[in-house]
Amino acid sequence: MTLNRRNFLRTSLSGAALAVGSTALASCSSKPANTAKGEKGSDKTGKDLELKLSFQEGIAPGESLNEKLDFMEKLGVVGFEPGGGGLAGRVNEIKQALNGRNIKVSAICAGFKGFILSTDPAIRKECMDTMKEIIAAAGELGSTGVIIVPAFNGQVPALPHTMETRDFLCEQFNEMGTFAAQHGTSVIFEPLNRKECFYLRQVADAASLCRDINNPGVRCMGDFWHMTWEETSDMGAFISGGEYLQHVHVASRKRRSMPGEDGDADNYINGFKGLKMIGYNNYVSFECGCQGDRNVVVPAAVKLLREQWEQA
Ligand code: LER
Ligand code: MN
Repeated sequence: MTLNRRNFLRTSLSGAALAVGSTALASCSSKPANTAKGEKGSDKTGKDLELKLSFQEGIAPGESLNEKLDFMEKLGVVGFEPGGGGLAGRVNEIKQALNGRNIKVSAICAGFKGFILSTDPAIRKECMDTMKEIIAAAGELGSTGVIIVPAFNGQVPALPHTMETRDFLCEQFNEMGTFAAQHGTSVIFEPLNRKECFYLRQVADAASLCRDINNPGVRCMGDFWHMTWEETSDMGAFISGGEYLQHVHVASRKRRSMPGEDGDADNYINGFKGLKMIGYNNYVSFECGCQGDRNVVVPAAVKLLREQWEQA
């Protein structure tokens, strides 16, 4: 798509995305808000739903990946979320390490180069190309998806925050999502707090992008840390994610440390209620630092989340 004024007027005045380049794209701006009700998801609801916990690579103590996975297995953690950097070269290592274990790759966290909302086509291409490499590896590993942020605040110059840019983003994600679906996985929009990504801050906004792109390979997620600052209701946010919600990150709510390390602030019950309401059957994955001894604090965090899931 050419980002010129004529194109902008055509897309915004028609009230629909018909003037943007991709015919595969159903619409980027005009679908009714009635599709993301969380109808899909697990057949199980409420009390029967299992809490599937996942760890990023830095969470468990251990010198090697196998030591970390041993620790996770003892705690009943069933998901592993590696970073996307260099993932293609790690597929065999990760497959071997997971072989025979009750742990699957939950999602892949970023790791791409460039950014998709750059004003420079070469930087956008770098993002698309490196994302596709990670997506292909994610598919081989059976991951639910690859997490991506459209543009961190520090990534400049970026396209202006306009309707035309949103339409462009939808087109780019439609291409990425189609590639992901072909590889049996997805791309996952992650909203962040305003200090990290002003462009995309709320789960509902990410879900509305998914709805408008209307591609089975495009999904979204919620990160309790960012939601602490941007959402007015954890439950409302997850319900708004509905059928598009593919992943969740969790951390303590004051210092982004291990859940429980911030005391009473670390309450996830309202959010867990929302997850149960939508029949969420994907992973809740730890993305956080740690103040204390991991051998003590990590099991305590797992226990806390399981107790709160039961209470929700
Ligand atoms: C960044 O703060 C974050 O939450 C990561 O998951 C971004 O991919
Ligand atoms: Mn996150």
